[in-house]
Amino acid sequence: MILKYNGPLQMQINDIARVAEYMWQKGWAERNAGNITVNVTEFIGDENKNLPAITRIPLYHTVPELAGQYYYVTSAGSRMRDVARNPMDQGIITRVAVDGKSIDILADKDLPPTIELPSHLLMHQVFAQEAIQQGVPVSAGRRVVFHTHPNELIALSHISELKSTRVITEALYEMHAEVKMCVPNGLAWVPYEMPGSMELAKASIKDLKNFRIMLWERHGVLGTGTNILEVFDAVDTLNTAAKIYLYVHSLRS
Ligand code: 2HA
Ligand code: ZN
Repeated sequence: MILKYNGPLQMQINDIARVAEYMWQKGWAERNAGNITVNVTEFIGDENKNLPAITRIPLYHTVPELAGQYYYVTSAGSRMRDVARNPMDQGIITRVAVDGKSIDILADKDLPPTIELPSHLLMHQVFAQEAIQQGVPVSAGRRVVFHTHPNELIALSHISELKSTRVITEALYEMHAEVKMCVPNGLAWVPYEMPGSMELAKASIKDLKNFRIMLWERHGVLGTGTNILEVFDAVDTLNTAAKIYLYVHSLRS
């Protein structure tokens, strides 16, 4: 059996490819920078529910809340410019096992998932808890986690006076009137931790209930939300404000 691309699933995969292309074009995705996971359970279709596993991958951190959820996951080392060209050649469709202790790769290729998968799943677990609290299906809550390297936001993460959620959010809001409308909760500041580490994931989930976008010191951005294009727009808007911040400060000095 192979994955059947029904319309809604294909649209999700197309949107992932579009966002990967935007990241590359924006210069936010050097080499293999960035990774994407999207909960596609709502779109998978009954015809794909019984797909057998190509490979089973045990999880170090169990995620019982995510049992039976389906995810698109970029593969380890994949380049965003290649994800844009062929998302199913650079990513996989997975299902979390009923006990939440492993994930099954269902399609299309037997590729290793991004090394950031454990940290992405930790975040999807927070979204599941949020959905359960609100009484909505897990798959209808926040579905998207993506990570990218927007240069201007990373540049601001080096500035000592901006190293707090309140200060960096206010600085970006001041730069452009519409930033607050697009990102009303602001940008959460996350102090430096090793890329790919569980420490970084744990530091990020501390603020995940109140924030959708985080700035990882000297590294990049983590964006979350329901629709991947909207998450991209929020990161793009914040990075535009960061560019204006740098222009304004270079004019003043
Ligand atoms: O996936 O950007 O931080 C590559 C990265 C890790
Ligand atoms: Zn990174």
